Amino acid sequence: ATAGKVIKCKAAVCWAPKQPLSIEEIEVAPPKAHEVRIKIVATGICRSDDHVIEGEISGIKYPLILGHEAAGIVESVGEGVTDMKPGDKVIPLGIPQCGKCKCCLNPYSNLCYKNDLEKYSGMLLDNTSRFTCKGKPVHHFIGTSTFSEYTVVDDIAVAKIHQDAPLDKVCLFGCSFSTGYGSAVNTAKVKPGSTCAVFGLGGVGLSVIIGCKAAGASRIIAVDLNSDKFAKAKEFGATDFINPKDYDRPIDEVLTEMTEDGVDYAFEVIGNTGVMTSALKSTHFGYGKTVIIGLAPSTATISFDPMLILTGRVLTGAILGGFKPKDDIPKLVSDYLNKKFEFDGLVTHRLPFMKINEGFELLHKGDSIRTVLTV
Ligand code: PAD
Ligand code: ZN
Ligand code: ZN
Repeated sequence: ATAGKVIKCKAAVCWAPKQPLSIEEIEVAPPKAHEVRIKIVATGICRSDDHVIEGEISGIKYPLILGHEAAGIVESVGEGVTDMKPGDKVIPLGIPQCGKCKCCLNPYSNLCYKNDLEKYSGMLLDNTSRFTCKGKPVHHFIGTSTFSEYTVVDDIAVAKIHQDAPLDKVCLFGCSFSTGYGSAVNTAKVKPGSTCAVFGLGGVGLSVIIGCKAAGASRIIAVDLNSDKFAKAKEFGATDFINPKDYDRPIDEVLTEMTEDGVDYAFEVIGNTGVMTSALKSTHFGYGKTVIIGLAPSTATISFDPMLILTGRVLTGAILGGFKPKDDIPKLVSDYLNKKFEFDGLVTHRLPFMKINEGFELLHKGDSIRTVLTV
């Protein structure tokens, strides 16, 4: 009944940086060719959304609708959409998969040329927005904008998932779980028996731990300034716990000592360039591998002694854990339904969508891992 019509609904609009999101009535235009309009059912709160609210990411255009870790149901599809129909369960994708560009064709990359990660145009692929509020156009965020009752996405930026999937859980495949798990199994390719260090124990860092454990790591060192995070880390498989506040020397020295010259794999899951350097320094010469996952402020740079790399350490990074999202996320959802892995403990809070700012407060206070909003 709504197909082809403008939908009026509620969304959390970010009008400008450094202020709470504002619940507004917005208009959502119907999907154009190769677009899909989705009724969002559940959406998680990620630190990346918060980086934008805090004004740390340059190039972002305000006002915009944030949110990129969600699951929902197709409401209607535009012309030419053949792989989805109204009623299908779907996950919007913060990086698309066009299947045709050099990265999509390269088996080792998932960074489709059609992504909006550095440019932040805030538009769909036809370079227009489907949202208006109080007569003004509102920008999209990385093609997802899930802090809304309805959103429109490009068809290359949405994955159709199994009809039995519980949307209030599998929403985490849209970001945290896929990112963390994939960073361990795809990007680092953690080997059985290895030693891993994970810096930052939020929803993404804990998912790295799940991936390290699944890959057979025998020692997983969890590092966080907030010791309250250690209980969950232990639950997911961490074996050692380090709060840098308990030491009066650089944390890479502590780790190098604990592990006889350094860890096999280090993961930075905070977005702090100082910690990125510590992570690199804490890996073993000759073969240690560091994966950057955290999103640092746009103006930040890293500097380190090039000898660290010359002597065989590897520094790399990935978005969404290196998964080719349109192909891989439906498979991950099916694996989850077949109980291949478990991550329900990542969700510490559930709130109605209208309480979204309370969810961000929980994140700021360090009280939550993931808050999932029910839309
Ligand atoms: P979060 O804020 O829930 O977790 C970060 C954790 O780091 C918290 O537990 C903090 O206590 C801890 N922490 C902060 N500073 C330090 C420090 N100096 N030393 C040790 N611990 C510290 O965030 P999240 O898990 O939602 O996201 C983590 C980062 O990953 C964040 O920068 C986010 O933007 C980025 C991200 N990247 C991708 C990707 O595709 N690469 C995807 C999703 C999130
Ligand atoms: Zn995220
Ligand atoms: Zn592509």
